[in-house]
Amino acid sequence: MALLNILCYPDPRLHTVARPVQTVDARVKTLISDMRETMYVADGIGLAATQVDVHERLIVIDVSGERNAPLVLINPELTWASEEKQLNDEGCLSVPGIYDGVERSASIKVQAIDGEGQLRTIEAQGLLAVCIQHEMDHLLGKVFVEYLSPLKRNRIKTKMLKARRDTERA
Ligand code: K1U
Ligand code: ZN
Repeated sequence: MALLNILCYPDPRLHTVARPVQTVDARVKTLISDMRETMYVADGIGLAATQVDVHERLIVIDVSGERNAPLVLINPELTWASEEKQLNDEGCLSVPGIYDGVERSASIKVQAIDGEGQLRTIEAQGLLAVCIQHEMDHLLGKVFVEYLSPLKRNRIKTKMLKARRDTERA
């Protein structure tokens, strides 16, 4: 297994729209293992392939406290989303250190292929629903800061660029 490099906002590659996975073959299974390990090491509850510069519709998630219930969503499609919305604080491994409120559907249904190639329907509420919607946005090239005001987003962009410059200088 290998740890993958996570792209940091405002890297333009984060705005790439992912294409569907064609077959769940050995390459995709290795990518799933590497993404899962990368998510656990980074202390995340989700990771989209876009974030590791692979532009295919693949997500790994684990919202369990024990970190032992990984979910794999390949070619996920939202089949239903509640009109009821919920405001939750979100973070992102591609925007380290930034947390802010985003309003999303409180409950959703998603169809996706799992890591064994089986089609599954997932009904989600709470943190799982938030995380799935956040990760599916990544596959469309959307980062959660795009829900914030232009003022906040520009401040975040400036902070991230400064952090990158400081790291490069060190
Ligand atoms: O997409 C990602 O970068 C992963 C992201 C997922 C996410 C967290 C919170 C709300 C929506 C989506 C993270 O895991 S950020 C990591 C984090 O700080 C966190 C971990 C557990 C709960 C809440 C935040
Ligand atoms: Zn994210």
